[in-house]
Amino acid sequence: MSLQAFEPRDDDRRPPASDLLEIVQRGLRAKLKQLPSWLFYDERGSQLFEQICEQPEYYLTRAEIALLDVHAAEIADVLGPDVRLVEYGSGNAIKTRLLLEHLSSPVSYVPVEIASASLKASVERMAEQFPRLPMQPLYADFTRPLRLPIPPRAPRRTIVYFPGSTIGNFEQREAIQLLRKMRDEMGMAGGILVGADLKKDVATIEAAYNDRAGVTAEFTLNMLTRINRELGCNFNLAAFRHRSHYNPLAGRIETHIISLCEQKVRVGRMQASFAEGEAMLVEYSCKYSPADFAGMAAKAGLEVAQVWFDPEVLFSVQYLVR
Ligand code: AVI
Repeated sequence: MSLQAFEPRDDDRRPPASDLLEIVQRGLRAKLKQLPSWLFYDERGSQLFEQICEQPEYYLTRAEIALLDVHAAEIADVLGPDVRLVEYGSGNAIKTRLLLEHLSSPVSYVPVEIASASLKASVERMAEQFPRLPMQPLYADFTRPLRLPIPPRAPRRTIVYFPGSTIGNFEQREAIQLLRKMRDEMGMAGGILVGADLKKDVATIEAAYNDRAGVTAEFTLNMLTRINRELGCNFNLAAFRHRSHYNPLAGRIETHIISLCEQKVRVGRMQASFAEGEAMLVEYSCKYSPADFAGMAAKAGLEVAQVWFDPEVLFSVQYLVR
């Protein structure tokens, strides 16, 4: 494998500033203001997300790792030998390693990532840990149809691996579309291994998105810092606050940025007006019961072949097939 495949570029392949301006203006013009959650992940946002994963209240990452600690060997058995592993997002060092360690004669590892620096770092890390495993990094947006690289030998099956509950950041309709796209990419004999956070008592879920150290709040508001920097806007961070609450009917955390006063913000040529207390939606984090997830998978033409839980039954890893 050669690392020449990706030249160092900006960390993020962001949309051009003009598109970004249009996206932000459209979101702020709407009756219920809304900005897309991918805006969180500039360099600082990605660092803050890593810190979130270490907060005592944010159980998701620890639970998924605990699950893999206990079940990775069994999962690998179910996936079988000669698998091509296509991971959506840059490999999370621990989770991907736990899985790869147990796979029998994997054909190749294909991390799919739009941030070139993360992709490069993840491939370097994996190549060090698995020197004999062919790496086929794909610099792409996994929400779009992918052209997978030709594998070095014929895999028995292609597994799309999507750990970390990121599926929960998509609205149900988009999540179904994404699962359908994975289904196309995995082919007839393939499967999808996806992490999904479970429904549980509201206090536990809400605490995970309102950590006491305030890291999640900083992560949320960092979106405004990014917009200020990239679009020359004048959001005053002290005049907004983070709010995450669980909507039990929809089964999801809804994160908003709340305006603390009546104010106007310059966004290109537009002035966005905020009323005191006005909420701007910035993220959903959906939580599923096993039945919810199976129902969603069925809408994408998939069946849950097996599901694993961590010892505290906080988190699940679902194996989906046609
Ligand atoms: C990336 N994603 C799974 C995280 C989540 O739990 O929804 C993002 C996050 N937002 C706030 N905290 C963590």
